Amino acid sequence: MATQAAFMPGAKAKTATTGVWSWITTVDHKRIGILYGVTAFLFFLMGGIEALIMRAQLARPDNDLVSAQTFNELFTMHGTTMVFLAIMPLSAAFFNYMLPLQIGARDVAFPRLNALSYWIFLSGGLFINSSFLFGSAPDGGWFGYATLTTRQFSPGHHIDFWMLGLQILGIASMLAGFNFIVTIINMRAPGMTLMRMPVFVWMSLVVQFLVVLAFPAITVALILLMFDRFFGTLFYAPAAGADPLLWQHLFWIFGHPEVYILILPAMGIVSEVLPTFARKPLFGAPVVIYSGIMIGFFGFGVWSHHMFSVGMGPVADSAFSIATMLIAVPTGVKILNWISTLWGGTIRFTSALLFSLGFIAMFTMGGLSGVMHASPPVDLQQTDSYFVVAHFHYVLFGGSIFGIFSGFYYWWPKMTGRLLDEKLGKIHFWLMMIGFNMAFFPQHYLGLIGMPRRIYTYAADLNWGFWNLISTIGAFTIALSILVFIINVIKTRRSGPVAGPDPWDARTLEWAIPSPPPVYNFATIPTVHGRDELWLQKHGDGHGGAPTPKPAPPTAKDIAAIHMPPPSYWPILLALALTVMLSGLLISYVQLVVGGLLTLYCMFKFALEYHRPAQEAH
Ligand code: HEM
Ligand SMILES: [Cu+2]
Repeated sequence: MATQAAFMPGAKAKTATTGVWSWITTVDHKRIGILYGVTAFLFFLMGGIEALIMRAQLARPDNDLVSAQTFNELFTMHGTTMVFLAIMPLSAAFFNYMLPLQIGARDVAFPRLNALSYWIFLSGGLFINSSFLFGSAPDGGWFGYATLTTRQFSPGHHIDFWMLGLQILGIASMLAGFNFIVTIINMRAPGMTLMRMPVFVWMSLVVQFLVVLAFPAITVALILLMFDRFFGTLFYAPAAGADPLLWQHLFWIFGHPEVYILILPAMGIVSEVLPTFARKPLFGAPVVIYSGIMIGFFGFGVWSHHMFSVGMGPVADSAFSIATMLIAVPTGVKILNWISTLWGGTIRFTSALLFSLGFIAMFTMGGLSGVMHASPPVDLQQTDSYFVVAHFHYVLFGGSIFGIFSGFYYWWPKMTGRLLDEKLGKIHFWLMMIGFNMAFFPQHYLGLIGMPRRIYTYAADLNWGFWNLISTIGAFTIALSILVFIINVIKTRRSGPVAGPDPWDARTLEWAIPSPPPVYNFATIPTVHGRDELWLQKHGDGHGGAPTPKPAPPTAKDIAAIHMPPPSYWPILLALALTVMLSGLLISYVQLVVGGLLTLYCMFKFALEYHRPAQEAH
């Protein structure tokens, strides 16, 4: 696989390097990373606008800015968007761009499959959001509990859009998951043993296993729902003898690993940023890696902590409660490792580091409230209240989003060749930190005094108005901080300081090559001697050992001999055909059949694009 490019004929004929067409047909992991990043950021803004409308509605009691139905659609689309269309693909942007660079590879294992993942993700995102145009946005919450979602209780297309959209997105995630697993296992530079892989690579590897093992559960759940809604089966109809908890179990067997899919990439980013800006190796890196793996395993054994309130009985409650408290241990271990990395370091307070510090502080708070509802009696008080809304925003926003912004400030110069403005970066950080805590800290208190989650308004005499107003002001402060980030991006796009290959005096291989890297990344594939390979090349091991040798500079002949995979338009066509097929379920069965045939056709074209007769093969 590593040399797939080498046996692809027709490479020259189709090569275009600029213009829209070159982006549509690209199979370059760096470009696909940028496509993921830009698309996911736009979805993040969409989800943010939905949040702001909700917060505006809740700013004062008895408000009537939006109706109850619209509010249902807003929180469903906001949650679904943030989870599946913002955080996951923002992480995927970093997987795509950084994993091959960090392991010293020229691309991912299956470059066209990588493009296919992106186009399917885009189709899925547009598909779900197109529901707004038809006035039937999903309204069953991001975990869409049956029987709220069955045809009987939800006629119309609201749930259909959600259900089919998630199926499409699941395909994209699974393809990407397998692609990255093979890439990480197979494409590492010589000398890069598993324990020499950068910690971001390790956390990403764990995430890919979670993706390929967790998504099948929700896929099954959604297929059963699809049969119920379209073909009249009764999997989720308790009146016909169905188990009322079937959906909840299937969903959370996926759903809990999913939250680790959302947080582990950020943990990986922080594990790269802290050592760089403390000028010290990551404290106890193997322990950070092992605890990441343990989180991955335990993550599959705690799902029913989302269901304490359904009355599973004392044995199940105790088992899931203990498992949930256990999983806090490897998480806590990581936090101690990050703090110890800073201890005694020569610290540079860059924007990237500030966001990582913000991550540690905010994620720890979210983790602590999480351990609180690991206890079933405590959870009974907190579940479905604003306390839970506060909790999961501390982990998802305070954790994942802060980590992702840390990654943006850290890797931006590698991806664009220019540094972001540090002053604006710090303004962004402080506005976001203050806004975030104003928006979400009071929600703990609101929950404890009884404000339920998912209500669109509340009566004045409940006295919830003041803290809701504070929360709304905080939310708009966050929006302001995002605006500062956007201004920073626009301002430095052309005039920002040129970064050079290694602006942070960093430690890992992506900083050994130009910014942005050439299509082939590494002219000479490096030989790896340790986890912080570049640092070893520059500064030695810090114990008097001489720096390890740098790879010899490439000759023009070396560069001319590099084969890169040629572009292809089959990924986008296949994604399109798939969407035509699945949306046929909403429009007409003729479209379903035609779309199905088109999908089959595109699949064959995709698979056989570079196929050669046996006698020509190597
Ligand atoms: C500007 C920042 C944000 C604000 C102001 C905000 C606000 C809100 C509000 C008002 C709700 C509805 C609560 C309810 O009535 O139940 C909500 C739900 C939710 N939010 Fe956010 N949010 C923000 C960012 C995020 C981010 C970054 C994530 C990342 C995953 C996220 C994930 C969720 C989820 C999963 C739900 C639950 C949806 C559901 O109940 O089905 N939010 N948010
Ligand atoms: Cu969970």
